[in-house]
Amino acid sequence: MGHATGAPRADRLTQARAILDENWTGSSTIPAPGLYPHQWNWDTGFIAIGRARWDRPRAEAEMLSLFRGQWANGMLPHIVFNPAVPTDAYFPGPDFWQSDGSANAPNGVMTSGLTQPPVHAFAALEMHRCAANADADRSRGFLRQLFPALAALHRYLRDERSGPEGLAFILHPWESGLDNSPAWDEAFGRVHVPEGTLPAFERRDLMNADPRDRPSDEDYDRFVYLSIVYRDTGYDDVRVRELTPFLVESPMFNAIRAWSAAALVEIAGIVGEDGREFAEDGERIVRAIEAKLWEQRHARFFPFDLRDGHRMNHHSIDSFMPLVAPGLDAELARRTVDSLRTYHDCAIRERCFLLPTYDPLGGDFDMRRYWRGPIWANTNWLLERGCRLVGEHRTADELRGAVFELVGTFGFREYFDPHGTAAYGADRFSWTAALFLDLAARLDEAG
Ligand code: 9WN
Repeated sequence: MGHATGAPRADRLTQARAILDENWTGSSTIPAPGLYPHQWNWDTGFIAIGRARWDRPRAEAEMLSLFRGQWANGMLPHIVFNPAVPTDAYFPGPDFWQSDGSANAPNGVMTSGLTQPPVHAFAALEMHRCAANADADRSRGFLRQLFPALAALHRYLRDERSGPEGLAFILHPWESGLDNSPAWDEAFGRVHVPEGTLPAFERRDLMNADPRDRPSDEDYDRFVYLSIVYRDTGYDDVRVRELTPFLVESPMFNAIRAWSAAALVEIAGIVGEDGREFAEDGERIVRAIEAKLWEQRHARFFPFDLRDGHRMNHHSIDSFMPLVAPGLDAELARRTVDSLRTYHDCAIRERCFLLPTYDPLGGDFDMRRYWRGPIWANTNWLLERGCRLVGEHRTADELRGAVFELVGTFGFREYFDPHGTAAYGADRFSWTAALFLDLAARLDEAG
């Protein structure tokens, strides 16, 4: 089923810029007021891509602010805390993570101890590509400054966080970016929280959002518990592998890593560095995604559960994300796009936008709970790029059209019911605004 892809209205573009400016703290952009009061990892990449369209200085400052939180081993934390925000404004906050107890954590910057999908190298390259000629030197200087930090992040994921085939594992659903997805239920459901291990805590998220849009208390306890398991190893990536009940190789995390590895090769060329190791990494990651995560029967990719040694079987948006991995086998790419369109077969029965984050026909589908069904602007943006990369422009146009129509109807919300009846989560959500700006700018450029 097709959807209108008409030009976005000028007032939405103005609103998008206004939201990013309202959410600007002086050095970075919060994802949304109230619910997310600090700087988040992959949000930063998406936000910088959109902001670079009209405000390069802040887009660059934003990226540099995130990398101030990078650990000595290269790990880039999923949250960099703003010291001006009260420590109890978000849970788990800096007191919980105790990053200052780790020898790797930076001095004077409080961070979480987990990471998120490494979007930053491709975000930096996107920023460079949209720099006006007059800004080209400045943009090269920015890439030169960022290159060592990007390289350290990719080496960390390769050397400390990967198995023998070269796929990086996540050790917490928060690291996936698709936090509450049913994709993890199999592995996550096994996480048993021993009595007395959790500190007393108050769910700050429920004070800033409708509880029906957020994870259940039981799942939140598991999130907190898994964080404690890692924290209590002293964020030791070797020991946690032996101890944690949750260890997963995600197609999306690794496909994003492969995209960024390819971007890093280009950045290395621009700044006169040697990028060969990242070319090798990228090639290895893509071949491992194809060999280990492809499921012939469903013609799509599935995450691999390292704890029980099986591919997992929930049908989520994670399954299609290898489309963003440069050099994916053309036949697998074609079959993935075909299978993406069948996954979307709610469209046969009713109005349904591309692409729900969880299979609308799957028993665990929930049109409003976060990552369990709704459409997010960033997943649509990623797949839009993936489809263009493999020459599937009709599907790419539909993914873009869905963002325009949903934002046009409901504004810059965090996520949307795929049937187009309502929007959920935070309002004035930064990456929805930023990626809307980028999609609109690229549509204009395409003329
Ligand atoms: C935990 C900030 C982040 C996003 C994640 C999204 C949500 C946090 C939360 O918000 O996660 O990291 O409190 O639920 O799931 O993808 O980066 O926007």
